[in-house]
Amino acid sequence: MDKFILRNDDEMPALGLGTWKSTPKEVYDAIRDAIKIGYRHFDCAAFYGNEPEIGKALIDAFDSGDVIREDLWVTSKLWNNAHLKKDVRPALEKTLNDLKLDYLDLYLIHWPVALKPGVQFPSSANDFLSLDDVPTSATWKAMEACTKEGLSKHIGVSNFSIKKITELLGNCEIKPEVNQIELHPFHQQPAMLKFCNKENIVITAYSPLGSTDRPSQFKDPSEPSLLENPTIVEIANTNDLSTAQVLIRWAIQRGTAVIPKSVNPTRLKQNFDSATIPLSDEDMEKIARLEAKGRLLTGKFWDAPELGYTAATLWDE
Ligand code: NDP
Ligand code: 1BO
Repeated sequence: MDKFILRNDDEMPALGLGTWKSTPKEVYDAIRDAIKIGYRHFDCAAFYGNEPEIGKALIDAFDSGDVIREDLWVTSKLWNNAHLKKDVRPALEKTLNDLKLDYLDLYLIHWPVALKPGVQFPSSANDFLSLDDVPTSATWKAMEACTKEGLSKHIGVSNFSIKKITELLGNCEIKPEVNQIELHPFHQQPAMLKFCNKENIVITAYSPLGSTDRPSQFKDPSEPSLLENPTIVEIANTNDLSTAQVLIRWAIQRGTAVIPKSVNPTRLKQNFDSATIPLSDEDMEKIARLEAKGRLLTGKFWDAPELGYTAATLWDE
């Protein structure tokens, strides 16, 4: 399994298991199965509403001797309603309590978007706080304090643009070590990849299979299918792989971590196996030439121009 070396020589496995949309009922079995298959990296978030069940699965895996805590890489994320400096540590402590862990391996700011405390998801501009009032640099200071106190070994960001990371780099004591972003053949983000390589920031690719199970509020019904794209199908057929395996391997071979979600034991195994099956340079080039179709997770749900949130200010594009 490919790994990324972070601060203190800690190793983050390149392939992890995504848990967004895994229901509390499904996620327990998915985590137990995944650990037995060989997964050692789990991508969680308070927003996903399933951390208590993930915690139960982790405890049971430790108790039954499947793994020890030190074998695992567990990531979680600070939700948008806890960006105020005073709210960061309590949010992380709640996640640790739910996951039944003493520390996280990685804690990320989930989005560069601040909601009022208590708001889970916005229904109007009134639910937002402007980034002028809650600057990311202040949230980051609280993230730094948490890592200094050992609550998370590493800290990073998610859905941050090059501009936002550059601003943070100019105003931080501890650098973000990871940026978790949407990345797949329809949205390859070469400039971000180049920038993060230069800054020694690991990219984790989310929604690598096209996030087909997203709820409709996050989905355009006419969006293109990655798993059925003719080029991906052709490469899969030639190499005797599934299209999901091609997409996962493509991400790893491109030098990113990748966190496909599944709650299905057969697909969990299939996805895990793809981490070690190389694609030829020719296949990688064919995928690199695919037409860019843009983001699936557009961020339109964060639209609040009155408070300074638009697609343009979110992605700085
Ligand atoms: P993915 O691209 O991982 O797609 C998940 C969908 O693919 C599910 O419907 C799953 O179904 C299906 N699937 C899984 N394996 C296969 C396979 N081998 N063949 C066919 N279908 C398959 O979507 P996500 O959006 O969930 O992204 C992955 C993870 O990234 C998330 O779960 C989350 O952890 C993270 N993420 C982070 C975000 C952020 O803002 N930081 C945003 C979005 C995602 P099934 O479960 O039934 O197998
Ligand atoms: C708003 C969706 C976030 C998934 O990580």
